[in-house]
Amino acid sequence: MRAQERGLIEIAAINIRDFAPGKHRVVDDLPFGGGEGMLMKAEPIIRAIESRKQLGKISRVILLTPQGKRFQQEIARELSGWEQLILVCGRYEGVDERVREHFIDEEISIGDYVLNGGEVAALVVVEAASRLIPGVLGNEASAQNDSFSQGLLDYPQYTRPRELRGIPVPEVLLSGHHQHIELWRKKEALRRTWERRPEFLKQRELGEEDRRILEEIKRTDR
Ligand code: 4HQ
Repeated sequence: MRAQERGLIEIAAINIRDFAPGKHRVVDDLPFGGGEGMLMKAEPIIRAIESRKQLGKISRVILLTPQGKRFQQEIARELSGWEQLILVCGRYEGVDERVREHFIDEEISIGDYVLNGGEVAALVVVEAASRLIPGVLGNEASAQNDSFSQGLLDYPQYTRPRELRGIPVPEVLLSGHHQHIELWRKKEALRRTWERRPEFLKQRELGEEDRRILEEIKRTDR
């Protein structure tokens, strides 16, 4: 059964327009001082945030914006511990600065590119954080084995057939030698991380064995 049906998470989409007054329920306005485009008006956003806070849950209010802190697995882990996340998604050129200053706890960016609205960014946060809540993942081991949980990229993986259009699966994986397999996987994970994301290896303090394997990789690869 899905996480929402099991009561592990609850996701509600709040329409800011429902908190805007008047027949036209206007949520945008011109920027003071002039300039391009429109901004989100403050009051409807504040009322929408307050409507969720009234539910009495311990809440973290997050604005999705390119100016925010870059979203990473570590942030997903932190956020997964809150009872309620209130993810504020702007449209247009952004939100009135007073909302950010006085009603937002934390600003997050999912990456250095420009979206039309924060909704897709909010979905990224929801998906990354909710799968870390105990019971949400089908296989509890999976979150532990994820890339990043160890600070390394994933090792290469294969399934049947043993030979695909003449391309074989690495022999060691068919050998049944669990120690050899574990060592091979560790080495391939370290190799990929070193080749593709060397900055991960600087952040993570490597164990005795990892350092030995890494030196071997550096010596033998090119
Ligand atoms: N936005 N990470 C919302 C983003 C963005 C990002 C652009 C946020 C438009 C109105 N959000 N404004 N990158 O590009 O989170």
